[in-house]
Amino acid sequence: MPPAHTLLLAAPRGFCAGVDRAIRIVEEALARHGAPVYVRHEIVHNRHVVDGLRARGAVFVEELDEIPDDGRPVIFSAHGVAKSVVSEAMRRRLFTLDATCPLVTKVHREAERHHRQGRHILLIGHAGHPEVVGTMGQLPVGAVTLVEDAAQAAAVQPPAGVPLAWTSQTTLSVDDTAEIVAVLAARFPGLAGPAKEDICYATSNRQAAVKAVVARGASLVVVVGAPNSSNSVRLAEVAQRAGAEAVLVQRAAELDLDAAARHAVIGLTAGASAPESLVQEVVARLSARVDLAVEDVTVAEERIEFRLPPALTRDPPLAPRPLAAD
Ligand code: 2E6
Ligand code: F3S
Repeated sequence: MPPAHTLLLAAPRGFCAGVDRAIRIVEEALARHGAPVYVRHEIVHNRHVVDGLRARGAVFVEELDEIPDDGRPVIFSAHGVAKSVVSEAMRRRLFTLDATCPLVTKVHREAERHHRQGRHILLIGHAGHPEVVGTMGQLPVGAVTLVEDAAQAAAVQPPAGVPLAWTSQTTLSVDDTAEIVAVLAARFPGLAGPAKEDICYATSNRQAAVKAVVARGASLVVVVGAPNSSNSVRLAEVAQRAGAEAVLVQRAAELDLDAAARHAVIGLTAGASAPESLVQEVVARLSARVDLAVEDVTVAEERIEFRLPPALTRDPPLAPRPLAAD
């Protein structure tokens, strides 16, 4: 008899190049400089990753004022920081390493360029998310207006008579963002924007893979990821909009097996900050419960890799010093 259930494994899923680089920065800082190293904010939004690094000597804080002036490395998380955080670190002559994803830094530079060219910026993103706080914090207060959804795009009143540009958070829903941009473009002729959207390759590939899994018949999609992980939450939304049920779990133990077993075809994916080991935990727990045929659904190959900051690749290591060129 063929297996009663099919598990469709979405690909790409899990770690992206920016997350991989951010975690390697913490690991390499620990290897070169010993413990403790301080990390401002969760290096990526995954408790398992954070707990693992904490066990090796990383100390996670939310703000620089929680860090003593003891010369230890201070790492900025993958989500990026406001300019005020960099200035404060310089003022205190902290030894900083920047794990901001290069694709977030690209958005920072883009926002700065628009500002220099006299444009007011409409930033599409979610209020309070650290990436949004960091991107808004590249520019003076009042230079950026946040637009969270299509309703706000329809209502926003930017400063009159000033040219406009839009930028976005990197981890948004591709479809929602297209709708928001369409509303803005219809209201504001001449609106400038990125040549290619600011949503990163990893976010769009993972969303496309979830759609493919639902198109192949998954009526439940399990997303491994944290509730504060924007890109992971978006994957669950994409699955629901495509017509499936979706559940976000941080660990396999959270999965309701009785509910899952009611679906003949189950999809499985992971946010960009969720390790593959947690995905395999879900596969193991499901297959211990139901007779499962596992199939890959692949929509793209990802080969992108980001280099570590030079301060972590020089041999021999530089002694910690204030704001080593990172
Ligand atoms: C930095 C920028 C984008 O909540 P979000 O999806 O932004 O963050 P993580 O840590 O879950 O994913 C990686 C990431 C880092 N994405
Ligand atoms: Fe960067 Fe996108 Fe990952 S912005 S950290 S590559 S989810």
